[in-house]
Amino acid sequence: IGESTVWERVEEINGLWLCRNFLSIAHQSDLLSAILNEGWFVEESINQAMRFGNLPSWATELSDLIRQTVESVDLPVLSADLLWREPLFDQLIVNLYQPGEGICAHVDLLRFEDGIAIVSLESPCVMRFSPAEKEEDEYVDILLSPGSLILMSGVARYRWKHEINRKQNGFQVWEGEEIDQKRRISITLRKLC
Ligand code: AKG
Repeated sequence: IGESTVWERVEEINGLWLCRNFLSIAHQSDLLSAILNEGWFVEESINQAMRFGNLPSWATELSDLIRQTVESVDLPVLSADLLWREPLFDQLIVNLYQPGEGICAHVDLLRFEDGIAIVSLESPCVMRFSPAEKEEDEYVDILLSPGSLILMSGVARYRWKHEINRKQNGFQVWEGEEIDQKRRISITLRKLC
């Protein structure tokens, strides 16, 4: 983190921010070890862990880092709401996706406040955003590379669904190239209302 952190505003979707280089390679591997050390995923059938309230120290450090980066770039709207919130996040979901696994289109439950962060580790994937209230075939695809962070707020959080379509034997394509699907781990940080 620091001066080299680059934030991109996703122009089509108000309140969607992407930071591709949020975590260094070294930090990604430390974080991955910390997550695997929790022992949540020793059984193959378990692919999601949820924590409320006091989060593990690696998650608190991650959320401090998110606060710092938001602060350092002064992201409009987001910073006003997020910077002063205490704690910034009190709910954590870690999802582990095997190749061929994804997540259906959804808007996060309203019991979570605005301002949701997702950090990606391991395999890159395409996350598709589509308007929650329209039937039209409108969508925006975002590449979530390892070490990236997205922040969703306002319209992006409440009015757009997000999904990851990694079907078995299917493929995901980014800029004309098929993505080689491997295991992916994501960390979603939210705050209960
Ligand atoms: C959720 O758990 O609600 C998600 O949307 C996770 C998204 C991701 O894995 O990147």
